[in-house]
Amino acid sequence: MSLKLTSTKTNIYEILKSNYIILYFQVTLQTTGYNIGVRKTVDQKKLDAIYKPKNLTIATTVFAIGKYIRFLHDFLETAEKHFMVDFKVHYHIFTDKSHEVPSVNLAAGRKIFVHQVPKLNRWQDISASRMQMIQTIIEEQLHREADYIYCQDVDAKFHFRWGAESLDRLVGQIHPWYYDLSRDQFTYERRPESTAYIPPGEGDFYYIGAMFGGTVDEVYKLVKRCHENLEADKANGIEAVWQEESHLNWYLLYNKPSKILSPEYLWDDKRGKTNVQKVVRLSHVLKNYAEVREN
Ligand code: 2GW
Ligand code: MN
Repeated sequence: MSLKLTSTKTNIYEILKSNYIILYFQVTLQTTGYNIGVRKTVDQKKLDAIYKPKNLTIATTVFAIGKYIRFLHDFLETAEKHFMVDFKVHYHIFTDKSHEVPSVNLAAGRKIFVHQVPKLNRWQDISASRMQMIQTIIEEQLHREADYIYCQDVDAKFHFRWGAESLDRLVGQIHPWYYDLSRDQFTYERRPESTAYIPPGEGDFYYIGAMFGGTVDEVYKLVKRCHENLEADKANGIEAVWQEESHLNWYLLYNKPSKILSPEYLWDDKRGKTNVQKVVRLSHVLKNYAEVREN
C-alpha cells in the first residue's frame, strides 16, 4: 500500500486502524511524488543480522533541567530494559543539577555522559535551547563517537521493545495527538513573519518535538538549521507557536524524513489505552504541569 502525500488528508488514522501492527512508515521520494510504503511487520532476526555486526553507537540526548530531573530515573531505568537493547547506547544528559543525576545500572557498552547547562527562566527557552545544545555536542563530541542520535523528552517511559527498526537516515515521530486529524488542523506556525511558517494546504504530518533522530550528519543539519531559524525569529521579535516543535515541522516538511515512526513509538498516557496500535513502546507520563513548571 502506498499513500501519496498530495491529498488533502493524510489518512494516517485510517491506515493505522486497518494495520494496527504497523511499526513505522518507510518513506521514499519518488519522481511521482512523496510516497509512504507501509510496512506491517519487521523481521527482527533479519534486522539484527544487519545491524549487530556494524557495532553501532546510538547516542540519545535528554534534557533534565530544574524539576524535570525527577523524570530521569524512570526514563533511564526503562530505557535500559527496552531501548536499543544489546546496542551501545550513550545517554547524553543535559542538566543544571549534575549531582542529582540518578545512578542506574547500565548494561555493558552503555554509558551516561552528563553535561552541565545553565537553567533558563522561560520554559519556551528551555525547550527551544535544546536545538543549539544538541548542535554543540555533535560538533564537540558526537561526530566522532556516535553513528545515530535520537533526541527525546525526559518526561516519558519505555514500556516495550524500541529497537533497530527505528534506525534510519532521518527519522520523524508522528505526534500522538495529531495522527487522526487533517492537515488544516495541524498546529503549524501560520504567521508568514516566522521562519517556521507553513502555508495553508501544505504539510505531510504533524511531528512531535519530543522525538527525532537519524544519523549524526542528518541530525546535525536539522538542529543547525532549526537553531538558525530560532535565532532569526528572535532577532525579528517573533516566537513560533510551539517553539522548536514548529521549526522541526518546517524542517521535516522541506527535508523529508526517510522514516516516520508510528505513534506507538511515542504515545501519551493522557490519551489512555489505545485501540489504534497493539503496543506502546514509549509514552509520555502524566504530569502535574502547574507543579513541575513552577520555578
Ligand atoms: C519547564 C516549564 C514548562 C515546560 C517545560 C519545562 C522544562 C522542560 C523544564 O523545566 N526542564 C526541562 O528539562 N525541560 C525539557 O524540555 C525536558 O526534557 C522536557 O521533556 C522537554 C520539553 O518540555 P515538556 O516535556 O514539558 O513539553 P511537552 O511534553 O508538554 O510538550 C511538547 O511540546 C514542546 C513545545 O515546546 C516540545 O516540543 C516538547 O518536545 C513536546 O513534547
Ligand atoms: Mn514532554
